[in-house]
Amino acid sequence: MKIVDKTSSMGARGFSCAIGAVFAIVLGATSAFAHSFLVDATPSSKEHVAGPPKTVKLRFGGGVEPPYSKITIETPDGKILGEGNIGVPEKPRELSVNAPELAPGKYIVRYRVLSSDGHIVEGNYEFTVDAK
Ligand SMILES: [Cu+2]
Repeated sequence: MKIVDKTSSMGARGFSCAIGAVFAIVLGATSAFAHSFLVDATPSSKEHVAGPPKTVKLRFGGGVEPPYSKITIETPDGKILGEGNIGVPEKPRELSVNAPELAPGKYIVRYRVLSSDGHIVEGNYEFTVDAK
């Protein structure tokens, strides 16, 4: 009998999702974006913003489930400064987190979301708050 814990079963689902994406691309299907990959963010990846953002907003290629999703704002050495999963029903592809007052410097946005097709999508990027 094979016992899988929650983490590895999610990993397996993520893997089958990736395989599905490959087949979708090979077949020329338009469903490759069914999994909710990150398509846009504010601030965006590598962006330098003049002042600290009040929120970090992410937009995905498909719907996401806020109760099972999380965004964190972290320092480069991994200290979590903000955490949240604010979703609005009218915009099922968007998720945001309120930012604390961020001093000038580099920050990491890390996300792990449950997409509406049941797959977990995760990733991270960085942005910089410039000194005045
Ligand atoms: Cu998927």
